[in-house]
Amino acid sequence: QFRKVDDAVEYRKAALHLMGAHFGRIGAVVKGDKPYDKAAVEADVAVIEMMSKLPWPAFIPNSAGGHSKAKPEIWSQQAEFKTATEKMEGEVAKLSAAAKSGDLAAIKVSFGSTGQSCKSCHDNFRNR
Ligand code: ASC
Repeated sequence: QFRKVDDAVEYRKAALHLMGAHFGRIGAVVKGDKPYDKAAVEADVAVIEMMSKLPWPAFIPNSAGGHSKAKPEIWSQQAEFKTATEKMEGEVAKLSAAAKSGDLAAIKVSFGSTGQSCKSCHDNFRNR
């Protein structure tokens, strides 16, 4: 799937970067910096939902270091890493439901717990 380690690193970083970009757009709505537009938030969540499945197969063996901030714990604690990624995907599914419901208060709550799932995985599995 990946011819070089760098290809895998760039691939997973690209997916995570796009997730961050679209999560940030929802964040602007949550913070009140941008008016709430139901369709726009749904479109942002749709990108996040698709991207959220892509990074994990790209954490191939021996792909820490270099341009990557991946911690070795990703490979030494694979079950915990998988649990963290599944936690995030579950939170994104709830954010998607909230976005479809059009309930801004629910979006705000779900945005917070989704962001928490990003952060806790980064705290445990990503170098600064
Ligand atoms: C983002 C982003 C993250 C998370 C995290 C939430 O927008 O890029 O990694 O939110 O900062 O705490």
